[in-house]
Amino acid sequence: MIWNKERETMSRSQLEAMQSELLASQVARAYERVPFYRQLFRDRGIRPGDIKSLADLHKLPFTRKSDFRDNYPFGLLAVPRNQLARIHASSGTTGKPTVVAYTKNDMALWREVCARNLAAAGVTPDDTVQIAMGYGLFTGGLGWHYGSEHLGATVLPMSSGNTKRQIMLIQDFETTVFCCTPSYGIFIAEQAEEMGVDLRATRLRVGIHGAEPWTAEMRRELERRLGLDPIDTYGLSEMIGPGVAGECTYHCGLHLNEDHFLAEIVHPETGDPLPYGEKGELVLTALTKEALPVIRYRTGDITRLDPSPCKCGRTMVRMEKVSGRTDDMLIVRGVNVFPSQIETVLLQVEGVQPHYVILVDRELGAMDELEIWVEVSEAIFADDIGQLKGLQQKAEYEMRETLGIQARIKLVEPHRIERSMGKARRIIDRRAVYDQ
Ligand code: DLL
Repeated sequence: MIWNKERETMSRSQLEAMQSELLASQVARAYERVPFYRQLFRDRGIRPGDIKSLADLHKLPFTRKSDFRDNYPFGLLAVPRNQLARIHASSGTTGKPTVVAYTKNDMALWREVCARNLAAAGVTPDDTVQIAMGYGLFTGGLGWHYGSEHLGATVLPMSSGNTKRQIMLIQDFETTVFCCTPSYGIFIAEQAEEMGVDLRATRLRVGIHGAEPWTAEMRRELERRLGLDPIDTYGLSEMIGPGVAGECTYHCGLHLNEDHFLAEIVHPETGDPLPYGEKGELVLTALTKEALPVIRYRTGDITRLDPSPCKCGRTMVRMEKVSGRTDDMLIVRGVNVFPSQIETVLLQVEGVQPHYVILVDRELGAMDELEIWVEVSEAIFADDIGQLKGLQQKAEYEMRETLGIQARIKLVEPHRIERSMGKARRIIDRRAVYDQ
């Protein structure tokens, strides 16, 4: 079902005309109401009247996560505090969180875009949606919660964690849609298998995933073990949370809600705009948000855009599955590699489990070293040393052949690697110790 047919199937020329208008008014609003933007535009010699259409977009300066940090907590707001309906925040790895806020209208917009993504995933009012993403300051839980309610589905507000209980309720309440990060999905599958519960025999049919990078191999694993159709959804707190883009059941890219979020791809180093089809960093502008009019935000996420219409009838641009973040790219002895590429290669090696961690290290003055710890099944681990050695050599060979990187593979016993109920931490970078 297409949730908002008028918008989601509009012609590109109609859409672009609408985006042009919204861009001009959003830029003017930001200039008038947010001292940060006024200063930023003045520094570039830009006045609001200079931005008339999409063609002027490239004149605008970029914004970054550091701008949120520098204006912590409420410096980027375009409305007085008493107009806020909700505040969320995403925890960074260090220091203060990134604070985002919503007016009542922003809340309505948020549930609308989340409902669109859910409908595209095949969710209907007949579904029972178990939300196993974190409730609280993280946008995942509450975003899907209000989106599912808006769509008319029945919501089971579980939040993440309490894994055995999650599995019990999937069975007892006949959950049909399960919302969780891909890594938590794998954890659920593993727990269920250990409890002797076959989730494939339950009513589960759609998985709403996202909030972290995951590969096609991980998708197959979720499909096989949970017996559902895993759907990729993308979003970020700075824009709204979940609801920016999501796959339909054809799985050919994520439909981006372009009437609210204007998307561009730029070269990650130079910032130069790249044409449709080329891979680069996604830059987003929130065209309609009242509380937080974020303009030309460098997401750090690597993808490409395809404006051709989808088989499902939607016309909004499709974003390829995010392949990594600019700041997660590893450079190992001069070879660039994303963790997702490592995941793809690892999961193709038979006997290897989808639990791994990448350790990057550098001894003083030496080159970067990569060590990958990955779990193998109980049966393999308990088997003779020869088989383990063979498997390790095979994985190392595949890394060399496919990615051109030298990596030490360490096969570890089941449960050795920490499980995640939210966003998995896949990289442990020890190089920083030597860079200080
Ligand atoms: O993760 C919002 C969200 C919640 C999206 C639930 C989807 C589902 P943040 O915590 O601000 O917001 O993190 C945003 O997570 O810039 C990406 O790097 C990453 N990310 C989000 N979705 C995907 C995805 C939420 N489908 C950051 N694939 C983003 C890869 C993703 N990375």
